[in-house]
Formats: sequence, C-alpha cells, structure tokens
Amino acid sequence: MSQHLLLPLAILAISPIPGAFQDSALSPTQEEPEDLDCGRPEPSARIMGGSDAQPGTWPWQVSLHQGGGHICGGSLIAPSWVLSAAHCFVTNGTLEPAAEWSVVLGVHSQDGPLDGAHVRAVSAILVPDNYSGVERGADLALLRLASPARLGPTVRPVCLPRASHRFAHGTACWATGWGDIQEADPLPLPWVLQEVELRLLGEAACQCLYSRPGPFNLTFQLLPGMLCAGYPEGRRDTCQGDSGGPLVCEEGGRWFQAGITSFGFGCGRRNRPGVFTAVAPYEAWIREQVLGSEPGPAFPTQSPEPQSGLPEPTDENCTIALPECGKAPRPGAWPWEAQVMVPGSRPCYGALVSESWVLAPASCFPGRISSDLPPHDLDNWRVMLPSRPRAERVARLVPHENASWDDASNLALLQLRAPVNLSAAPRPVCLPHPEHYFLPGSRCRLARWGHTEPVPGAGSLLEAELLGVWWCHCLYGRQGESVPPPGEPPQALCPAYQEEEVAGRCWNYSHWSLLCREEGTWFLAGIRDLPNDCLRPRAFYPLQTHGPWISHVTRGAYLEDQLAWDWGPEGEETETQTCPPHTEHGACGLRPEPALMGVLWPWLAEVHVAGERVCTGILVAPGWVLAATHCILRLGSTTVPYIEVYLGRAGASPLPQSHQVSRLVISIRLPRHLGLRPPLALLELSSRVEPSPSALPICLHPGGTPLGASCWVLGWKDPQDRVPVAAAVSILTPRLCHCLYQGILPPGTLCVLYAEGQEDRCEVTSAPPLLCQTEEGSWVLVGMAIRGSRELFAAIAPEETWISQTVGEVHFLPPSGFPHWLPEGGDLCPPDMARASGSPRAALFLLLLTLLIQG
Ligand code: 4AZ
Repeated sequence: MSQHLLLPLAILAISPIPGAFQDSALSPTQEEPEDLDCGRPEPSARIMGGSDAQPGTWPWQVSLHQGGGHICGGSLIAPSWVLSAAHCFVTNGTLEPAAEWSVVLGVHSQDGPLDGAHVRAVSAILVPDNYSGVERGADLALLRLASPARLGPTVRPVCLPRASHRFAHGTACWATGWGDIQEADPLPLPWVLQEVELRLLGEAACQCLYSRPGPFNLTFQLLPGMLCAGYPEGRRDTCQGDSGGPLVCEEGGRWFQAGITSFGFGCGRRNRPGVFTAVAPYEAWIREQVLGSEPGPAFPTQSPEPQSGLPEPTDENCTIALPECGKAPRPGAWPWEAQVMVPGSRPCYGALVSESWVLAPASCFPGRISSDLPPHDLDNWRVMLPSRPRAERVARLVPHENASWDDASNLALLQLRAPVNLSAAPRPVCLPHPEHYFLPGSRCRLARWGHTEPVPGAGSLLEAELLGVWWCHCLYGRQGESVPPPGEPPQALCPAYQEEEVAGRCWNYSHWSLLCREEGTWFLAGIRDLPNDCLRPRAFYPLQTHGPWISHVTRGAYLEDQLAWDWGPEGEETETQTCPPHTEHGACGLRPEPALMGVLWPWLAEVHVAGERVCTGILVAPGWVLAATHCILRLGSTTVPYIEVYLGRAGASPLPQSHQVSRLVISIRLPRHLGLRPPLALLELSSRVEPSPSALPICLHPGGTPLGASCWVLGWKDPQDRVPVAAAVSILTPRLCHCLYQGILPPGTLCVLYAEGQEDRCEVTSAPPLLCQTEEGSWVLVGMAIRGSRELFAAIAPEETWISQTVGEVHFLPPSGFPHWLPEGGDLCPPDMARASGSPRAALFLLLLTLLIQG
C-alpha cells in the first residue's frame, strides 16, 4: 500500500524548451580557476508552500528532461557532473539509458523563451550498487554530461559536504524544484522554479514522527544516509517532481548541498517531513565516480571544522504536531460554521476550510454559478463566522465545475477578502484525503448545510453512526458491483440514526453535512440534500473525492490524515466483495460474509405475542413480518392478541439499543384456505422500518426447491435468551418427502434432513423458518416450521400470489436464475423407503398428532 503514498514520479507536461540550445563546443575548464568555486550564487543576483525563486538564486539547480518534459531535479556539482536521485532513473530495477535524458541548465521559468538556459546530453548515469528502492536508502545518482556546462551567472556548481561535515538540526535550509505544489497538483504556468525554507530535523525527531502511524497506518524506519527536513505541522515540503533536486544550507557564505530530495509520505502532511538522501556520507562514492575529471566537485572544509568523534547531539525532543483543524468545544458548537448572506436569499450554511476559504453548496447561489463572470453583487455578500465581531467580505466565488448537474459535486468555494486569524473559533474543519477510510461504527453528527430549515429541538440530537462500507454499498443499490476496499474512495457514506429520534422528525427540505469524529477531531465527511424526506439511514456523498479540488483552489485547506485505524474484521477483509443482486424492490437477504460483529440475521424478528410467548418472525418487506400461524394464533382463541415485533436484537452480540427497532402489529392477515388452518400469517407493522443492517427484508423463494443451495433452520437455542442459532439441513426432493411420509402431507410441505448432529440446535416452539442462500449470496426464505415438527416446513412459494397481493413490496426472487427441482417421473415409492430412512416413524407420528390437534 505504501505505493499509494510514495508518490511515483509524474511527468510534468513541460514542453521542450524553446530558445535553449544544445551547446557542446565550449571548453569552460579554461575559463575556470583551478579550484572550482562552488556554492556562491551571483551576488544580488514548488515545492509545497514555497514561492517563486528569483532568477539566479539557485544557479546549480538543473531540470532533468526525458521525452521532452521535466521529470526530476538535479544539482550541478562540477562542469560535467550533476547529482540527482537514483529513483529518477531506475524503473523496475533497470537503469534507463543515459541517451533518453537531457540536462537543462540555467533555467528559471520552464515556459520559454529561456534566456541563458542551455541543454546538455547525458553520457552516463551512475547509481550506487546497493540502491534498491527509495525506502532502502542510497537514493542518489551521478550524471556525466556529454560536454561540460557553460558556467555563468545562472549556471554554477554547489559545494558538497565532506563525510565529516555536520549540519546541525534546526538549521534553516532551502529546497528547490519544479515539482507539484501539493499532492496531485502540478506547478502552474509559467513553471517558475520554486523555493522553500525547510528546517533540518534530527534523526531522533524525524524517526519519532515517522514511528507514529500515518496514512494507511504506515510507519517508516529511517536509515543511515537519510535525512529529514520540514516541519512537524507539515504544509511546507518538497513534492512529486522535486526528486533529485538539492537541499542546500548556507555556511560561511557558501551553499552546501546537505540533501537530495528523495521521498516522503505524501506532501506537506502533518508529522510527515520530506526524506532526503544525505550527501555527506556519500563523499567517497562521489569522489570515486568522478575520479580523473577536471575540475571535479568541490568539497570545501567546514569551518569551524567539526569535532570528529563527538556523537551527534540527541537532545531534541519528540515534538508531534496536533491537528490544527476539526476541534469543537462540544458537538453542535461548530467553530467552522459559516453563514453566507447573499442579498435576496435566505442565509446559507457552509464550513470554513482554511484561513480564507469557505465551502458551501453551490445550490446556495443559484443563477450565479453558470456564468464565468463573478456575480455582480459579490460586493454585498457577507460571511458570518463564530466569534468574529464583524461579517467578512467575499472576494471570489469558485463553483465546482460539475456543480450544476452532479449532486455529489454540489459545492462552491468562497474566498474571503482578508484571511481570518485562526483560533479556537473560528477554526477550520478537517477535510479527508481521497484514501481516507471512515471506520464502520464511527461517531458522526449531522450539521446544517446550505438552506437548511431551523432544526427542531437540540441540534445535538442529530447523532449518527456510520455503517460499514459493505452495508452502505450493498443497501443503496450498487448491486453486483464490488465493494470498494479500504483506501479506495467509497461511493457513499451511510450514517444510521436512532430510529426513535427520527420518528416524527421530518423536514420539508433539508441539506445536511455529515461530520465524523476521529480521536476527537471532526472531519467533513459527506454532504446530502434530502428533498421532502425524513432523516433515515441514507447514502451521503463522500467529500474525500473533492479533497484535491479543494486544495487546488484554496492552496492550504486543512486536509488531515486518517486518525483512527482500528479497522476491525471488515478492514482486514482483503478479498474483493461483491453485493448480491437486488430484486425490483431493492436489496433483500443481505448478510455480510464473514458475518461481522453486530447483527447476524437482519430479518430475524422477535414476535412477542400477548406478553406470554415469543415466536420467530421474518421481515419480508419494510412494514411486514411473516410468521407461523400456529405460533401467533392459539387454537380456540377468538381474540386478536396484542403483538409487538422487535428487530435488530438477533446479533452474535446484540446491537446497541440504538439499533433496535420495535413496532406494534396492527393487523394479522391469513390466506383463504378451505378446511385446514393456513400455516402462514402476515403481520402488518404500525409503520415501516427503514432498511438497515438491523432491519432488512429477506428475499422470498419463488417456487420449486433450491437445488444444491445451502439451507438452514434459523431459530433460537432456547426461547428464553433467544440467541440465534442456525442448523444446517438439506431439503429432500418432493418425491422423497412424499414417500417418507406416505402421502399424508398437505400440499406445499417441505421435508428436511439435518446435517450430522444439528437436529437439536434450535428449539421448535417458536416455529423457526427455513432459509437458503443463493449462489450470489442472497438469503432466501423458503418455508416456516409446521407445528411441533423439526423436519416439516410450510413452503412460501405456493402462497406467492397471496403474499404479493397483500404486501406489494416483497422481494420474490426471479424464478430464472434459481434452480428448481426437475419433475420426477413415477409416483411409486420404493417399498423399503420407510425402513431405510432414519426416523420417519417419529416424524409421521408427530405429523399425525399435529393434524389431529389442528383438525
Ligand atoms: C516524489 O515523488 C516525492 N514530500 C518527492 C518528495 C516528497 C514526496 C514525493 C516529499 O518525487
């Protein structure tokens, strides 16, 4: 996974340089003094968080081109030698041919014409034998120029440190380059060389930062020959495209190259400083390579000379930077909440994302986002921020390019005329990087967003808990698609709310933002508008996909690494998972494999009848539960009992109270059956339950007997504690069943055979159901137990018409794609049938008894 963050080299699309010329005729050695002068730019003469360099400030900086574009940086160390990073030239363990590369010297802006720039071909690329990848060190390379560089005011070598040279930690040094100005954000035109001041970090301080899990929970072991520079709080750093370039420190009026830009975890991230190849330890290697070339690189002695033998000072403490965003005094008191006032519109809520930028829905500014011109009344727009005495004025509106047609991109950024001082309030919210993985079960809140109506009651009621990615993805219609694994941006984020809070709290129209907390820090995780609906478990649009756009526009929004890593079983799941197909009414019979903590059987209901017994019920549609008639209605009783249904209780460990759902039964429906009492009853619930992992309808089986499916009797171990158990069974062919029971079965009865030792797993008084799992993974209800029997079940399929007419929204699987029993020839049963099987007599006896009692 580290590959995601050890950013590979990107080709900066910089065209071949107009005005630069290939110059090989000059022999500059004659013009130079014997002892090569180094590290002195002409007097007077991105890097992330840096700024444009002045021309001629860094005359040793070169640009290494391949295929006509800038790939890496380098430094001129002698007229014929350039120092750079090995990883620029090694792909899959192979050194690229020198002929593919050229060195551009004396260049400032790479968007020509280039005064004073010239190009040299490369005659050799030398890489240490022990180089095997940036993380393993020795990331340096020497390039021999086909002809010496022409030294001048904008082309001069840098000084190299001797092996004994010590750069004190805390020293302010400079890194330069034409690399990205943020992660995945290339340097804009006119491609002017960027410079940034970075502080050298001691080995202990750097190791301390990299030992704390960061992106992808990764840590990194610093090796000898590496050095770090940057800041614990991040924000200023080298980035992709700067590799190979120099990190230089001034000493006694000369610039020494302390490091070569090598890598880092991302760019400018908190506690992830840039990692450089230390140059001093490679003095001998460099000298060996350049032997005989005159003049060679200069290694001036350090003055005052370092006292060799002394250990490096280790007095630095381990200073970890804490997030600067996302801290709130208490949920609901959001220090980033910004109220945007546009003349003629209701106030619109957004979030402060940096000193100068507010993020809000683009739909807050209708009519103002379609044209390229700034809104004519921008002067009159105001932004109210917490604890600011006066309203802020607005300088610019930048809508997302897809804002007008894509709800997921309904975003706009507003730039304030003057940056605000960040403190406890206002304080920006944290934004997630694209690879952020919000853990299932994360504690989240809904916050005002856009034109939201005032929240009735306390805003603190809007608590939510995040569903796992599998659930979110599969519940909300991504059928047959694979579930994005951790590290890939999800298509949706699903907060689940407490049912009771939701009941009766409906808004006519509302926009919401989803804030999720990690280690006490709040992230803006998602956005959603809910036209005309109650708050229910819903899919929010994840904001993490917009992180790059937001940082590109704002150049400094607070993107923060993931802070919580306890992935649990779902995160460890490495196999790609797919969602079972849906029926026309949506998702049914979903159950993650392997089953996660929490609910194992989302459709399993406890049906509490008249306060005296509990029957098994199965949720077949958002407002309907199917149960066995004999358990619900006692024989002889003429009154309709008081029935309560509980969902979300049937877990390996029961879900928190907040996930349980209870409903009253308002009617009991039975099919018309002549003579015998019908075995199946439909219970109508007082209100719908929103599909969620604790209340999800099962799929219904359309007919026949599932061939080769794995089937289970799902019950409770005992009716008191009601811990769900499943006993593995096979369903017998109708012929076998018929023969075993010698024709006394009512039509539509299924017989099962228990797997070895499974007969006694669940008790039968609560009338357990018979379920099977399809090959795609959906769970299907096939039958409900017949009174008093372990082996006999009333099939669902014969009642398909009645069930569909009564409920409407049930999920009968399409008959195609579900294997049926083939018709079997002959009615005759083998004469020894009854003797051959295990316990047909006992079953027969029970069945007779059942029929007698019912009759
Ligand atoms: C790169 O890929 C690279 N933030 C260079 C430096 C850093 C990260 C990536 C350090 O060239």
